[in-house]
Amino acid sequence: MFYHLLYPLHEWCGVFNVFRYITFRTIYAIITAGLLVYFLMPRFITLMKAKQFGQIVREIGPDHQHKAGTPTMGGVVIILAVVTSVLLWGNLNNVYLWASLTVFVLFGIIGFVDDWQKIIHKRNLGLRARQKLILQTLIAIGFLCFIVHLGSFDTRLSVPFFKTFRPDIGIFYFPLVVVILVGSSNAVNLTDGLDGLAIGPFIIVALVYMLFVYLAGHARLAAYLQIAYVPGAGELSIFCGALVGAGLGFLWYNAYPAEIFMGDVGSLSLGAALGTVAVVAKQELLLALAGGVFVAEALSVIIQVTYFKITGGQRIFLMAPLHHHFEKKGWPEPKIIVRFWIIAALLGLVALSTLKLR
Ligand code: 57M
Repeated sequence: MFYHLLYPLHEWCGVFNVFRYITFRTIYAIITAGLLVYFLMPRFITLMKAKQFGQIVREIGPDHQHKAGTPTMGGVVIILAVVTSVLLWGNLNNVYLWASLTVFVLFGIIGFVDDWQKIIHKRNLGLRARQKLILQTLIAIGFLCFIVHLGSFDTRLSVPFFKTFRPDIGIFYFPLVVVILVGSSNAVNLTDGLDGLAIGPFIIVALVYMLFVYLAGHARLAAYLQIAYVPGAGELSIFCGALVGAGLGFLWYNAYPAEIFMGDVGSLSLGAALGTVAVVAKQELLLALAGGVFVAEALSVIIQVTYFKITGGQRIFLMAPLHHHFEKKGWPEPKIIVRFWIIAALLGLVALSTLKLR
């Protein structure tokens, strides 16, 4: 909105020219989203406590009973802050912004329904996994159809660390987009099992893609760095900035010991947002590197469940996802969280290094 209302004023007063710059608007999208979450979350926590809408904790697994009743669904505030910040600071003529916001909100609605059912039934029985997967896949297919409809759809795959090796995988690119969106959404969801464990790495990955999507939308810089040029993708920096800001605001309250959990409404939407940006920026595989913590958490579940079924009940990890394995090994929760953050930060740096190591 500010872009449309204030930038035109630069003809009378040059200072308004600043609203033209994506970098300027991204910085203020971060600040706006962060402040919105920081000031709204305490009220939301009070509301959830008054309604006694607290987390139901399962009996099995590491002892989390002390967390029972912690307010959840903080993702509602995250989504409100991100959408508000993007609408205030983004160029609302940009189709990628609307496509990304739509996926972000729709995945959030799936999570909201799941959380709500758990809260209402006071049991950990939300939407069935199959129901969630079908709905997520349908949304991902809708996003895919939209970007194909935009035209000049590039089915070449960017491979980190390789300058000119961009294989055209043709029709296989389409299911890959669905896997990226649904996979990233569920990987963040699985990771969200300790205080701050998901939001910390999320902020790091969103920062990495805030840069990559800006560069992808900048013809000269994209050419210089030999990355795919995606006209219009730069506006997604504002979306990534809002995600970073909202994430920082949420971390203020989700830090150990958490006052609020994000709920599936938060984890599913945030994960899908990362997948969306990775696809638009044409940095699909980079997400597996930058989001390596999420990949490790999801892989630990896949490996554990597969091995469990093959061996008729044996386990490779003490418990999956991976953070529970370290809990069972006796690592204190804060130590697990901060160590995962450290690994996420290192992976983020390696992801950034692919810009030059090409
Ligand atoms: C998402 N949800 C947390 C909170 C958060 C297939 C299997 C691997 C599925 C997996 C599962 O159910 N995952 C669901 C993880 C839950 O957090 C809520 O869910 C939202 C995110 N979706 O926002 O609302 C619990 O996590 C803790 N938590 C915090 N701080 C936070 O900031 O402490 C969350 C956020 C909360 C709270 O205790 O209640 C979760 O863990 O369920 N299942 C599992 O992860 C279970 N693993 C398992 O069954 N492993 C087996 C299978 C794979 C073979 C095995 O290894 O043998 C574990 N999770 C739980 N209990 N809760 C272990 C048992």
